Amino acid sequence: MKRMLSGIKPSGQLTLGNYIGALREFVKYQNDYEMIVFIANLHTLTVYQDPQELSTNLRDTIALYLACGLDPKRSTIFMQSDVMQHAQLGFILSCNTYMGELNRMTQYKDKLAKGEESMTSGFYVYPTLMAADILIYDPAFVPVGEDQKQHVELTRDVAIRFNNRYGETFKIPQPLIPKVGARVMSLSDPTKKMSKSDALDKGCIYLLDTPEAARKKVMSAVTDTLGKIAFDPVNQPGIANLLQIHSALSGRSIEDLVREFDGQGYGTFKKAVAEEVVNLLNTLQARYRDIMDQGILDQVLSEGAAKARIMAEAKLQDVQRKIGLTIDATQ
Ligand code: ATP
Ligand code: LTN
Repeated sequence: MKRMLSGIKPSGQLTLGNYIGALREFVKYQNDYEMIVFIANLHTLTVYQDPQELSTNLRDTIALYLACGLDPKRSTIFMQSDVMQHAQLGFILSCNTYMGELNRMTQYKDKLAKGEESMTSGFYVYPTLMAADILIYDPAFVPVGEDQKQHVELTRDVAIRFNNRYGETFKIPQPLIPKVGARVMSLSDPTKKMSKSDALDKGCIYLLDTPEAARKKVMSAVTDTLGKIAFDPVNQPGIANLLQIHSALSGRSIEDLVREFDGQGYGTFKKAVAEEVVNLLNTLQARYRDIMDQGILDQVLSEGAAKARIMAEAKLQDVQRKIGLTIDATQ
């Protein structure tokens, strides 16, 4: 079975976009791949986090992963900071990465261009920690959003450079970018991605929103004045987004939905979308509460970390021997 790895940065509460675009996909991948999924908690520190809030986000993220169907028996699920080998390999890889390469990272360039004053050095080097997160497990595939593709490409470059310098050590991973359809848009501005760090949370459905709050958000989703239900993302981005959400959750095709709802008015259609969203939230939240009541998070995380540590330690030892950091390299 090929190995697949992904990390999620718990920098906020998970959204319907995260569910449709990432979580649900990971759950499906479990059938065909050996999955390694971790909570990239160190990565959140690149910008200041309120400790209480961070801790809550960590707990909710992991509980929601399990609620969505990620199975700790089949997948390795853990917290990044519990496997300290990531940070150690991260430093070694930062010494095999040039500042010129980090200067070309779009996220860094964007912040620089915006004149951001409090950029941390951790933010600058975080792509090398991400490279370590990946390379330490030799995955074949890394599913990420479009914005992270450049980091996986850097990871590949660093791995190739390391292999050339020190001998075959790392497997070269492939990024796996979701299809265009896997982009849930904001309900208040359907030309923008639904984003967990969106200040205006009217456009964003959080997986832990109360079903009533979520229903209201869907009912007040921005649409248009054309008054017809058709899939036209350019002229009717709001309706197209709602059609995609309905289709993703109900499993029905967009054509089928257009056939059923065209001519019925936006209100009726929105009610149907809201119903799908509310059903999902009810199911997920019941499982979430169950998981919290069982108090299994600590055990899941410590078992996951123990499995991950064995793989990570073997790779780190190999790397350290190859670069001459250990005395047995002379033998
Ligand atoms: P931020 O809004 O803070 O950038 P995000 O929710 O986009 O956060 P990530 O942690 O990068 O943050 O996303 C985790 C995963 O969820 C990624 O694989 C990403 O592609 C997916 N994802 C995020 N938002 C959406 C969305 N609106 N539609 C589909 N997939 C999404
Ligand atoms: N940088 C990513 C999260 C992340 C990740 C990873 C994703 C950290 N390490 C390794 C895939 C593989 C983010 O900001 N979303």
